[in-house]
Amino acid sequence: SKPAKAVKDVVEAAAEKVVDVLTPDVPGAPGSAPPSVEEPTTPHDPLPPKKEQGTPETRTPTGAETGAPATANGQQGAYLTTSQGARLRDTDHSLKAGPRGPVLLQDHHLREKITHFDHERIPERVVHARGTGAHGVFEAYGTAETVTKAGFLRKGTKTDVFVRFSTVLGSRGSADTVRDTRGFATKFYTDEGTFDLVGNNIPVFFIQDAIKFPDVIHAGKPHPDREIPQAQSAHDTFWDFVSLHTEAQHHTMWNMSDRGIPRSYRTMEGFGVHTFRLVNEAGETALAKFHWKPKLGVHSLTWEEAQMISGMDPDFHRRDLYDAIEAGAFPEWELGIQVFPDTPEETFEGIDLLDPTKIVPEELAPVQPVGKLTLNRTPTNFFAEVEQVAFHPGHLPPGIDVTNDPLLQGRLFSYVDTQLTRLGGPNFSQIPINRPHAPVNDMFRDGFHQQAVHAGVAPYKPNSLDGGNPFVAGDDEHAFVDVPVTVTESGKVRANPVSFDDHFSQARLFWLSMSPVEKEHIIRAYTFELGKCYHQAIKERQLQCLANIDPVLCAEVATGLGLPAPEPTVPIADAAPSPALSQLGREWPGDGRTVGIVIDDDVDVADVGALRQAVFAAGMVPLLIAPHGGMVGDLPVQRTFATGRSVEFDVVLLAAAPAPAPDAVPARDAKAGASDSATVDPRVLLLVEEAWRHAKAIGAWGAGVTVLDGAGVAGTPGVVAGDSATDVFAAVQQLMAAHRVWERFPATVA
Ligand code: HDD
Repeated sequence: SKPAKAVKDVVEAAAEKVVDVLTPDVPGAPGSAPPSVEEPTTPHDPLPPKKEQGTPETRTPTGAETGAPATANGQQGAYLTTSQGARLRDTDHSLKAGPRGPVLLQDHHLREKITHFDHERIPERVVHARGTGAHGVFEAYGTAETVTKAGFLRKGTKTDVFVRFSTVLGSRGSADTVRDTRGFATKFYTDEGTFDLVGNNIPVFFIQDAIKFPDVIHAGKPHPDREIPQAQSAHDTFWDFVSLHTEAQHHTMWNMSDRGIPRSYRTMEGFGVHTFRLVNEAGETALAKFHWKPKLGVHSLTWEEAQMISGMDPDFHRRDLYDAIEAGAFPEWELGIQVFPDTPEETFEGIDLLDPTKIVPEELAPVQPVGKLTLNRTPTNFFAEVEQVAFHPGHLPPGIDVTNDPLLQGRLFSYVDTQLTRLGGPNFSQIPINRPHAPVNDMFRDGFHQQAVHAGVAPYKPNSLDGGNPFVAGDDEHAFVDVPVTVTESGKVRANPVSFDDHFSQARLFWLSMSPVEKEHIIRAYTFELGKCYHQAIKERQLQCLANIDPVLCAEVATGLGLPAPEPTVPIADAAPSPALSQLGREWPGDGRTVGIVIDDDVDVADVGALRQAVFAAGMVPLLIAPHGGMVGDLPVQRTFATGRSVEFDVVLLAAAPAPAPDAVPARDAKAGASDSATVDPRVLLLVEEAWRHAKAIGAWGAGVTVLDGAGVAGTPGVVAGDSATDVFAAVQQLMAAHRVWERFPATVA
């Protein structure tokens, strides 16, 4: 019968293969001649550094030059060696007692290789495990000189920096575009010692006292029994905690807003959160909050986009940052400060400056630019730089001091403590990425992973044997001075100031500052997150918090959850909006935006080629999407209908109306009433529909116009149909300046 014959064929074919392997003239078979492609035996130089990658740090932990050649890197010499530098002739086979014999314990190369591998992982950060980083430079405008003596803020001073961006809750391998706070930690390698500005993209925090940090993080992390959900706040324990610990409500509101799902690290603000104390040359003090303002503006994803990207490209933000830097579109931020008089009350316009759940609206205290950050170099080695970088809010240069903010005070303990475990001992500041660029002479000795060979016999003070070295600095020698702030006379208490009891007024301020479409997003985010909770009591308790913030917000979310909206239990605060908090209403440069261009084999190749050049010239990245890979004429195809998805593009342009391919999976039913839908590849229609739903600009010319009809979007806001690629791109660029076609989003609240 037929099947029996098929089996016989298979067996015979397999038998032939077996014979093949044993036939000596087959390359690689036992007894055959050696393979003709030989291992290269001529040594090559080690891999050169990547484009624009500077030489690694060649200073010792004490700041002295090591004498290492400027080209020194982790791989030296052309030959493979053991970790002791002995050249190896084989790293592919264990040493065995004969080709079929057991492996010998004496194989020291095997044991060294496997042992090192077994210990390659270090504990991930307990928070902010998922992140990425880049090198750059900070240049000071000099505008802060009157309020701080910090040398790196002196006019024209350029300081090397390393920035690490992160999400808070997820593990090291979690997706980038989850709804979460983002870390924005900057290491300034100043001449006067390293300054770490360890901030977030949200200017307030969940808690007022560091002693609550383990509580809020335990609540946000996955449930201890099943360890789900990963990198999400949409679960019971998170909402259980924040609805009970109501000081978290302001930060939570920011998370539920579009700030929780940034479009890119390049389009995020950063905040030092706490109030710091600045000291100038004359010893005068002022209080200040730090802000990072992105040149490209503050932009976000839509929630559906963020969810789709988590599956399609979990490394979206990491890729975006590296692609931009490697393409020469260096991201920039201005550092700004809000400055307040250092009064005994430590308040400004009634706002307690020591309460990290409060902002000072920019309308009350403008953010004054003090310098510019440019990120211009991606890491050479992710582990060595991004994983091993260790930040600490207590790494402060002269001219910047801490305040009594109880959250900051606790952080001053936590960051060193965590590095001891994470980086394996007390010498983590000797790891290249953590080495200060100022001379270090700390009298610290020994310990795990000591890299330095300290000379001298007297690592103590006072001493006479090392000539009294090292010496303490006077005020004139750029010493760090602890400001002698008067400490309370009220005695020891475990208590907060009364002003810390206001938990709702600024959440309301934020809500009232949003445009209708941003409010709509907030309503949907709360409805989604609480809709993922199982416990009715938790949903009800969070609705009560929303009722105390704003009755409209509460009513909308309650409707979505199918629950009654409670009455407020506290008087609704009389808050004035801060327009600066809204992301809408301005125009921004489109640098580094991605332009998806749909083509097929019938397009005018010269026309599309010219469009590509125009997109490059506008500082954006064109990606050609075609029915097949390879080339269309002389145009390189970067995405096919199988590999591309709308969420990769900030804008979609249609130069063609590709017909359905035989292998196309129907993504949708033909839309009722939409003409031509059956003649266009359904994946192109899906691309256009998604781009439209995510309020992205869409443009079409020539045959591409047909797609607009097929997708049923022709003539709607932000959809441009024109005669030529040039005209359409010009019109689309105008639309992109506002980031999205906002009028496409329904807005039910004013
Ligand atoms: Fe923290 C990491 C930001 C409160 C304890 N934090 C960490 C990172 C950022 C922040 C950006 C990642 C640093 C990196 O990329 O390596 N943390 C903040 C901000 C806070 C804050 C803006 C409030 C204003 N943190 C906070 C508190 C505590 C910690 C109150 C503990 C009491 N944070 C840590 C930590 C981490 C950390 C456990 C984990 C890894 C690390 O420090 O190096 O020590």
